[in-house]
Amino acid sequence: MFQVSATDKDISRRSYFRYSISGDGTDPNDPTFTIERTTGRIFLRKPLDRDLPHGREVYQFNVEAEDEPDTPHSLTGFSYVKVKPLDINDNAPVFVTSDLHGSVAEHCNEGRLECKGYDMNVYSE
Ligand SMILES: [Ca+2]
Ligand SMILES: [Ca+2]
Repeated sequence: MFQVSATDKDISRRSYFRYSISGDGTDPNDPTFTIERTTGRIFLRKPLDRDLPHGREVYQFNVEAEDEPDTPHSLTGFSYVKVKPLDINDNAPVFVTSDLHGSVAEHCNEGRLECKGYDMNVYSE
């Protein structure tokens, strides 16, 4: 998907960083995003859903870079990543009820049917 990279100002020490992520979609048991620990490359592991009720407008996670990992000199730096899925029209409108029953007065001109959808970040009607 994209790559993050860290630097430091240490001149005469080897430059080796270990990357990790935490936050939205980074649960190791069911990850949406993963990071390659040695390169900082971030991968998308499943399609993103922009819409309610199961999707989200923005995914936010932290990236941690650790230099000289597993040594007493290890230091860490953090970065913050936001991923905003673009909305596509992937949800058809649905009617509140599929069967409508009611009484309409004779000579009545106006009526209303309700439908709702999830293609906006706000649930729409
Ligand atoms: Ca360093
Ligand atoms: Ca959509």
